[in-house]
Amino acid sequence: IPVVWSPATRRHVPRHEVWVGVPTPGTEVPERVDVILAALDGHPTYEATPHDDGFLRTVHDGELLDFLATAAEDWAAGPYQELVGQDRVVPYFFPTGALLAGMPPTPAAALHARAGSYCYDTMTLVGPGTWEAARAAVDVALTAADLVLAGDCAAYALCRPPGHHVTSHGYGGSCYLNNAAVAAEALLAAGHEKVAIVDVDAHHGNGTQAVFWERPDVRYGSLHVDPAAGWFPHVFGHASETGAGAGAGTTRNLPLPEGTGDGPWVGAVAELAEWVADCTALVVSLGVDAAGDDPESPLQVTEDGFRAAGRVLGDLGVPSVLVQEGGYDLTNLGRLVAAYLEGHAG
Ligand code: SP5
Ligand code: ZN
Repeated sequence: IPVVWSPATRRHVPRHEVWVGVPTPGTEVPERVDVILAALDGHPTYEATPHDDGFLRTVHDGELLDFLATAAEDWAAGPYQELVGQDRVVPYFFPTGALLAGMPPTPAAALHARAGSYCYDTMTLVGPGTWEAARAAVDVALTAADLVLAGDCAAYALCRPPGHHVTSHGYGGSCYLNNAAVAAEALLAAGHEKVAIVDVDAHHGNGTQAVFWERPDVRYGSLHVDPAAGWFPHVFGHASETGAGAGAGTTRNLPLPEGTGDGPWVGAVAELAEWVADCTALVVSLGVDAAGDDPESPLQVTEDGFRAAGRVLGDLGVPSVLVQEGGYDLTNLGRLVAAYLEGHAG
């Protein structure tokens, strides 16, 4: 399976994330790229080629893109470095429905107040290099889609930062641009009529679900740790969420209990595979944070589980773009991805 990556994806350095008010070390670190690349050294490797914003703008609102593209620069030009002693854009003010109370707001003038209109948590900070890395990750996904459209059975996109928590208007969950959604749009535009996205990341991909919520042409299926047990993204990922309007029935969620383990986890992957069996192209949101030693989830999946998941989805026999999402255990991350690819290749 060809591997696509970009050195620019290393440029986003989260440094820290603010969790319940406390700065904790960032987990979505540039070293993730290096350990994955090292573990995949037997695969043919390609650097991403630049792509225009077409599919990116199909998925995301222009306002969000403009904010992300300029926020770090604007922050550096403002008083913030002196004021708060750091170069990361940290939202603190969130104009949610509770504040708006039905009134039409005027966009905030201050950058520190504007961030919360796009960012929905305090963990996903924007700094120097964040935009460049996120935009490069989109090129990685689109280059992998190109390979698949040119005839490869599957291609792996080493995207970083990840993307499945980003909606058309808002970012969060260590994600800035929705790489998997952009890849799905590229497959559709190339003539695939039934595109499916299967999301095996340990967290529900609320962003991808939102992007395709009312869409009849893209199915979104996810298995993840049950948000009802207290896990991110907290308010989405329940089995009751199945799409709406023309997309009614095109979303499927399989929330799983803490400590699920290989058997039931691979069983859930198989259930989603069966659900999308008539698709003509597949995007896999390939997070490996369901792994046992991962600091961000309790699902207790092993390397063999990821290999089996790869086999199940590879057996669908449709062109597949495999997009990296989460996975934070630097010691095992590489071999988990390698095991999935081995299974998918069959
Ligand atoms: C793409 C992806 O896997 N995003 C996961 C985002 C989940 N983050 C939730 C954080 C919950 C608190 N974690 C505490 C660790 C602090 N470093
Ligand atoms: Zn995750």
